[in-house]
Amino acid sequence: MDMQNKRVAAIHDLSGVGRCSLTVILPILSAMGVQACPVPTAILSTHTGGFGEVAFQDLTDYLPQALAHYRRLGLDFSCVYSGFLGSEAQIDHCLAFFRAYPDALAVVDPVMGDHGKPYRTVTEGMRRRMVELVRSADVITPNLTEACILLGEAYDPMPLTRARAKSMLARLSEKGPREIVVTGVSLAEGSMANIGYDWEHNYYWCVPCDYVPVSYPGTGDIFAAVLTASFLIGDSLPIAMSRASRFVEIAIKTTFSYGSDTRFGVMLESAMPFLMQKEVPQNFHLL
Ligand code: PXL
Repeated sequence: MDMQNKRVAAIHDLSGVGRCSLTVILPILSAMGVQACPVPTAILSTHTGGFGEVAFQDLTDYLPQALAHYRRLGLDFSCVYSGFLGSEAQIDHCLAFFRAYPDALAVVDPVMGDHGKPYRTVTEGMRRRMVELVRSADVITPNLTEACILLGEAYDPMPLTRARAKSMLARLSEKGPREIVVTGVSLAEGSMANIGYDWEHNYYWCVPCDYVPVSYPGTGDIFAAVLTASFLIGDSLPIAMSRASRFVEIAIKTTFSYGSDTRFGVMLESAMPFLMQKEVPQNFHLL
């Protein structure tokens, strides 16, 4: 499949307000030159983080119908990429997408929680199915909370030692994926980094990030979307991690500087020009 036709099946929800999931993923993939094919799992008036009772339309039954149509068409995807999933049934349908396209890059953002706590929707059954989904993935992008949930271990807010950070990455890779990125990891008091493991070359990577004392919805989706597109345009793991980290950092710092209402997410529109430049970001080092 040539570059013109690099297609990503993006299996995520569509939240109308709050800059997360498909509303941020689609423009990022397009700006980076890959074709985004949304496979919406649900439609929500806003995300679920602070706007009160949302209007919600579940699209679980749509997922196998979309897959069946794509198979009838003989359509190929270069990548299948999943994010926030609302039920075990939706995880099953994602597994069917991954099985249908065994040669596609399988990216799983195992969205399950943040700040040490699982989201309300995450049951033990969901956790087990998410581990199964992770087994089919080539690349996973958990935050530290999600990495702990996947590994079945307690979340500890204290800084991680390098040895423990490496051990977490290695144990996540034993579940199947060959490239692991864990976001939002503190390796020393007051600092933040995104860390990664390239199983094939046995390299551990670290990308330090500026710490900003505020969090916005959708930044995990933005990180994973930039990382995914970077892989598809040929970036190595540390370059893809650097590109995604830098973009999220620009978006967060811009938004923070305006003191905007955090519920509306980051000012993606102001940060977009960064994605179109050809510079190869290099702020990575071995972990
Ligand atoms: O990844 C953020 C996200 C995605 N989808 C929905 C959400 C959120 C965060 O709150 O509510 C529906």
